[in-house]
Amino acid sequence: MKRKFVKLSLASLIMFAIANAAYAGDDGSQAYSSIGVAAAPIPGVGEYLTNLDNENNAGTGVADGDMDTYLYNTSSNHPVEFNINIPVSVAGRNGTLRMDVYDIDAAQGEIDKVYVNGKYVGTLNGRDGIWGVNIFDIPSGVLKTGKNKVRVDIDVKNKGNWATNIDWGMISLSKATTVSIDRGWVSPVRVKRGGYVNLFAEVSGPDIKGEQSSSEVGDGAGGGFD
Ligand SMILES: [Ca+2]
Ligand SMILES: [Ca+2]
Ligand SMILES: [Ca+2]
Ligand SMILES: [Ca+2]
Repeated sequence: MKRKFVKLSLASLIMFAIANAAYAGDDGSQAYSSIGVAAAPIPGVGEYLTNLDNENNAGTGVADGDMDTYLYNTSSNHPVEFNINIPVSVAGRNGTLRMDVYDIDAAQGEIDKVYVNGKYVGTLNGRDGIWGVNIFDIPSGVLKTGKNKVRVDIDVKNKGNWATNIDWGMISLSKATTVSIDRGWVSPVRVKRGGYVNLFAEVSGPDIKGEQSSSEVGDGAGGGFD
């Protein structure tokens, strides 16, 4: 009798352990939530938005449907990549990347790495089942005139357990505030004590005059979150 009692207890313990083992991953049940999604911002001066996928894994400039969808590392169109077009000179400019992202189970072990033109800028942060806007610094020397490729590698640690959804991305160029004086001169050269001269300076630096904002906006085919 005693032996039988021990067997039952072990079986009960095993069943209890199975019932209470939290599934370490996203099971797909959160895939369609659009509650709390942030509308894509209207780009201001020096801001460039992509709200519609425009790049694929092969880099041929064709959308592969990895934005506005709940994506796992194991999806054939993983990683997420899209281009943000900057039609002005960005020589020496740094900036920030903002993205609206969904269901980042950071506390549970989801690690999603973000790259701009191949340069690692950080990991996504967020919480289970909610949308949030992430902001990353982009150092100078990374941004290019024309296409800037943003890539998100989802669930790099477990590769298949965790999923997320990227709605839009926007790059904001830093404000160009610094110029340097290349040469200067005064006129007139001779002046009586107590008089005034004009000081002229030739400066160089980023030209923010005429800088335009641009955006690629639209509703993704198949009805994504916008
Ligand atoms: Ca892709
Ligand atoms: Ca893509
Ligand atoms: Ca989740
Ligand atoms: Ca997730």
